[in-house]
Amino acid sequence: MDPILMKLGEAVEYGKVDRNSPYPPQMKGQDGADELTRQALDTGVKPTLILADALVPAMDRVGQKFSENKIFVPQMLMSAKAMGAAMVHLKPFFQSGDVKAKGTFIIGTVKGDLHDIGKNLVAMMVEGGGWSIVDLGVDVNEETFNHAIDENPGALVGLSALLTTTMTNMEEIVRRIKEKHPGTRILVGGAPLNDEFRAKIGADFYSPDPRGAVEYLKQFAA
Ligand code: B12
Repeated sequence: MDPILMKLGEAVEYGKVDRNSPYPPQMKGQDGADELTRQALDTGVKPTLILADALVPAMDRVGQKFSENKIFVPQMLMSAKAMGAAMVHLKPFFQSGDVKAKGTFIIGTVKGDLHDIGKNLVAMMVEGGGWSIVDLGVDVNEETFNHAIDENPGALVGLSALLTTTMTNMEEIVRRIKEKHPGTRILVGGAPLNDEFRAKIGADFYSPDPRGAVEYLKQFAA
């Protein structure tokens, strides 16, 4: 693998945000996710490869170590920060020059859930596909989703959940959106979900990654 991508993966895994950040002490003075992402882009590595080969696997390793009690929430948070520092540089590459005429995509992480990296990636890619994004952030309840649909008639909605406990909140949000706005198409995603769960809660589409969402949305483009 490209040595820069290897270093970038390590920076995210160990939570090294940038060269000046003092955490983790053993990486003092080394480049962090910020510098390494820029270097990777400067040497011509494709943004999709940076995501697929360095950033996403690093977050998986973080999740694995957390499951095994080898790291705790503060370390996970530093990794998320490092991932955020990398994503800042990738964002421009996923923004198309297209006029955002395809429609509006409302997205949020469901109530009780604070994970936003995956949600942000989906928002970034869908925006790159030419859609206007209304990002409601994290911990979003049914009223907020419904209010956003009131304000953006005809919009499609994406819900993200990363916790098995918040998957149940997703079910209630889908039900309440469908009650108030029956025609609304709802896309769901997040690591613990699958298509069977999607069918059970009455959502319209599940994808394990942003690409699936972008493809699905094409048929609804204005
Ligand atoms: C980073 C992280 C955190 C950070 C989040 C920071 C942030 N800004 O997001 C912090 C430290 C805050 C955190 C907190 C917690 N976390 Co956490 N976290 C993670 C970790 C390591 C990475 C998540 C991530 O960003 N992955 C990378 C992104 C790119 O992947 P993704 O989110 O899955 O998204 C992709 C797809 O799922 C899809 N997708 C996502 N959303 C959507 C939506 C749509 C519409 C579509 C189409 C697709 C789609 O596309 C994305 C790109 O490919 C995971 C482990 C893991 N491997 O998932 C644990 C993990 C999710 N966390 C876990 C836990 C337990 C917690 C805490 C409860 C810990 C605690 N004791 O406090 C808290 C809960 C806080 C809360 N209320 O939400 C568990 C969940 C277990 C479970 N089954 O429920 C995990 C799996 C770790 C583990 N192995 O135990 N966490």
